[in-house]
Amino acid sequence: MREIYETVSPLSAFAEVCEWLAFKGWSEAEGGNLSLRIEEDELPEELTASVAEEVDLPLEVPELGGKYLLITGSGTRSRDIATDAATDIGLYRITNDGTAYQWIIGNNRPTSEMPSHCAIQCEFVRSRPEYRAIIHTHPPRLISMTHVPEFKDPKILSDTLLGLQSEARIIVPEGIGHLPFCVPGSLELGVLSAEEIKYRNIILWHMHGALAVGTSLNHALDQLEVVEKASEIYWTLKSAGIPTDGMSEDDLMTSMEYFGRTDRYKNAFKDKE
Ligand code: 2HA
Ligand code: ZN
Repeated sequence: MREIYETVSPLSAFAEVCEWLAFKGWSEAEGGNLSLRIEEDELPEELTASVAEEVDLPLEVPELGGKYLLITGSGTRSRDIATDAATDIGLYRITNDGTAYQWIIGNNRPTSEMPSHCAIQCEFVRSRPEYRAIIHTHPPRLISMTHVPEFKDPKILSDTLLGLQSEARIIVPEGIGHLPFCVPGSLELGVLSAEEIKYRNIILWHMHGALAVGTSLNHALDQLEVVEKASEIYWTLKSAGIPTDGMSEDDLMTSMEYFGRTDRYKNAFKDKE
């Protein structure tokens, strides 16, 4: 069975992305976790059924009933997943009623952030099913942004960061969300994240880390790279004592129009009004 599991193609994306997360120093030690939702017909038949006991989920996720999740194991390291994803990533089936999960193969202790992964994956099935991937990691410059009181306002945070480089707002037109501090792994963190992810692809968790979503793990990583780059520019200028207003509104709007992002940019924080 292990040999069959190793052929499941998304595992190579986990390995590739985790190698980068470790290499970048974002997922230190056991920090960070990933998930990818897959359908039954994307799995080898031998891996579609589970004989393991049902484990109750901390929240009900009816939309995920009968779906499968590949998810990081608790206490696993990104740098280990890079070389042996089949050991540290587990495959689970959500029960048909969406109240429990059953382990199938690979790692059998899901990440402590399972509530967030399940709540967000459930929201995806509900409102944007092409989204399947979630990355939570600890990028240092983005975490530093959450220490600045004015950046608790996601609009100020987004307008400041995404105006520092000409492509950032094109890639992340809906802006960056910010959640108040929640205990890592808590149900509260999961529920708030699922609500915020209705409107945005990237959220900062106060003094903890970042969470990005995408149609693939690489799509989620792309967006993390863009916003961490913007925050690197922010802290570089700040350390050098160079004040900046970032791009002018005119330049930003011209770019938004050119790339067809105007409405997404203008409506970015309508949900907060
Ligand atoms: O998986 O990063 O937030 C370890 C964590 C918890
Ligand atoms: Zn974390």
